[in-house]
Amino acid sequence: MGMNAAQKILSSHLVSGRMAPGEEIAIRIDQTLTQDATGTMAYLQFEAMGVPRVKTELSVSYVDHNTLQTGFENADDHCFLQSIAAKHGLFFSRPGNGICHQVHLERFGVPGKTLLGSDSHTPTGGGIGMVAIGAGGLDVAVAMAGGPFYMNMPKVVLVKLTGKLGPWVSAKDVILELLRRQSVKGGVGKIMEYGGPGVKTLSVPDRATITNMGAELGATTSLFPSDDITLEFLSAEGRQSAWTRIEADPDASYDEIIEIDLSALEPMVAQPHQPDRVVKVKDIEGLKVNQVLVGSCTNSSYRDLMTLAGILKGKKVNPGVSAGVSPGSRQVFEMIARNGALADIISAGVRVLEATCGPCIGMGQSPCTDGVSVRTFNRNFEGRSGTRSGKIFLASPEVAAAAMLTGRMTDPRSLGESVNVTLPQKFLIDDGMIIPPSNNPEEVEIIRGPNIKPLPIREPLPSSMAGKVLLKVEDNITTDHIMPAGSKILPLRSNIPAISEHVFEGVDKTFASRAKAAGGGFVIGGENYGQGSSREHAALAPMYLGVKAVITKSFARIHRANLVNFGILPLTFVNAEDYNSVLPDDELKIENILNQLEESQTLTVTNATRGTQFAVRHDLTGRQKDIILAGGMLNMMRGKN
Ligand code: MIC
Ligand code: SF4
Repeated sequence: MGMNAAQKILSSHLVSGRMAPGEEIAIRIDQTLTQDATGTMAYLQFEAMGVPRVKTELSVSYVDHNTLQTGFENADDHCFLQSIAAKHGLFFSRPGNGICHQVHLERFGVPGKTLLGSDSHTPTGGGIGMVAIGAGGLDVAVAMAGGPFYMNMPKVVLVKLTGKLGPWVSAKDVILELLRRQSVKGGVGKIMEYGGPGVKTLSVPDRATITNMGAELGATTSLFPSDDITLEFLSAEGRQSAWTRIEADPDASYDEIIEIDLSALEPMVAQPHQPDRVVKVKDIEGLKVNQVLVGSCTNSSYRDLMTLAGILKGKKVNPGVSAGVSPGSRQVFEMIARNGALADIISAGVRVLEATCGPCIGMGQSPCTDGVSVRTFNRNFEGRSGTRSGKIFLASPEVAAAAMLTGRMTDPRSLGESVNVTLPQKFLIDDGMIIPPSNNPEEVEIIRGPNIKPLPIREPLPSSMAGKVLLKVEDNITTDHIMPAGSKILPLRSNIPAISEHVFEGVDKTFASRAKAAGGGFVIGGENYGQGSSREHAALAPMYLGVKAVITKSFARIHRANLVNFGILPLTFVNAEDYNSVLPDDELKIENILNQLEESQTLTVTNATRGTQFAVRHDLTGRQKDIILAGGMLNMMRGKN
C-alpha cells in the first residue's frame, strides 16, 4: 500500500511511536518559527534549558504582532528578541518585514520538511508541502533545543478537489466552504491533505490561504503536494534548489475523503462570531458595511493585493466605509509600491497600514459601535477586534473589495469583468530586514526591559485537589476568551503577573480577583474548549491564578497541550450530561489523584456542594503524566538535568 504525502513526511521524521491514528508519536523538527507575542516566553524557556545554540536546521524569530508601540513594552521586547536571536543562532525578521507565515513561505519554507511554530497559523507552510504545525512556545523551545515534538498521530483526510474556481471566486471560498461543512471542530485530530485534479488549478498563495485557515477547522495541519506549481513559486523566490517533489502515491489510502467541486463554489462569507458560520454572500447581500480590511496571514499575498488594486483602480471607497490594507510582507508591499498598484489603492481612499498582523489581533482599526466589518482575516471571535459589539465577517479579497466600493455586502460577480492576477516570474528579493545570527555569540548581550518578568513555576501535583468552580462556560470557548489580546493587553505578554489580571476579562471581569482570593479552583467548559490561538498565556496565566484543573466536554489540540505543559489537569466528562449538574461556585474535590492517574484513564470528582460524584477522563500518555506530576514541563526538565 502506498503512502499519502503526510505519511511520507511524518515517517521520514518519526522518532518514536506508531503512525496509527490516536497513538502518540514523536517527530523530529527541522525548522521553527516564533512571533513576538509568543516568542518572548519561548526564548525565556529556551534560555532556562541552558542550550547555547539552536539545534534545528533553521529557526526564525519574527516580530509582526506587537508592533504598535504605545509604551516601552513592545519596543523592549523587540530588543530582547533581536539580541537573543543573535546569541542563540536564530535569524531575526525585523518589525516591518512582514507577517511570520507569509515571510516564512516566501523566504524559508522547504517542501518535505517539518516546521513547528508558536502560532496556530503555522500550517500556512503546508501550501508548499511542509508538515507545519502550531504549538505552544514551550514545545517550540524544546524543538529549538533539539527535542522532538510529541502529538497523537492524526487521521489523514483527503480533500479531493475537482473542477476550477469560477470568476470572482477564490481560495478563501474553498476553505470557507470546508468550514461550513465541517465546523470549527471538524478538523480536530486530523491532517487535511489536498489532492485531486483541482489542486493543479491553485497557485501557492491560493494553497497557503487554504492551509492557513485549516487552523480554524481545528486541524493539526493542512498539506498540499509539492509539485510543478510549487517549483514555479520557489523559482520566482530564487529558491528552486529548496524544491523536491512530494506527492501521495497513486494507491495511497486515507482515513476519510471529502470532495469539493471548485467549479460549483460561489463567493462565501463567515458571519459573526465563528469562522464556520458560513453562508453565500448573495444570501446576506445588501447588509450595510462600516469597515473593510484586507490583510492578515490568510489573504495579504501579492495575488490578494493585486486583486484588490485591480478592483479599486480608478474608483473611490464608499463614503460610509472605513477601508484599510495591511500587506503580508515587505516583499509584497514593495512590489505593489513599485508597480503602481499601491497608488491605485491609496487613490481609492484605502488607509495603508504596516506589513504586520495589525487589526487581525486588535492592534488598531477597531470598528465602530455595532460596526459591521468585512475582513479577509481568519478569525471573527467576539471582541477580538477590540470592539465588543463589532460584527466581523470573513471573506475573500474580492468580496472585501466589492464591499469597499458599494458600502454593502455585495456579491462581487455583480461588478462585471473579474480581475485575474498572474504571479510574477520573479518576486522582488531583498532579505535586508532579516538579520542572521551573530558569528560571535559570546559577545552578544541580552537586552532585557523592565517589563520582562521571570517565568512563574507551578508546584508538583498535590495528592488531592479541592476548590470552587470559578467559572462555567459554553462550547467553542476560544483562547481569545480565556486570555484576550488587543493593543492594551498584548504588551503584557512578557509579564505573567500583569497579564493574568485579564484572564477571562470579556466573559467575567471578576474572574482574576475571585481566582486569586479563592487560592485557585476549577474551570468548567463545553466542547472544543480553547480553540483558536496557540498562546500558552491561556494556560500560563490561569496557572498563575491557581487554576488546578479544567473539566470540559472536549479540548482543542494546542490548548490541551499547553495546559499539560504548565501543570493544569485537562479533564473531560465521561458522561457529557454531567456538565449540566456542575454549577458555578460548587465545591469540587479530586482525591488520591496520583493513584487514580496511575491506575486508570478516569478519575472521580466529588461535588461536595451537591453531594454527588462524577467521572472524568484524563487521557494522558505516560509522558504527559510525568509532566503533570512534576507540575509542568519546565519542572520536569529541571528534575532531569
Ligand atoms: C492569533 O491569530 O490569535 C495569534 C495572535 O496569532 C495567536 C498567537 C498569539 O496569541 O500570540 C495564534 O494564532 O496562535
Ligand atoms: Fe497575525 Fe492574525 Fe495571522 Fe494571528 S491570524 S498570525 S494575529 S495575521
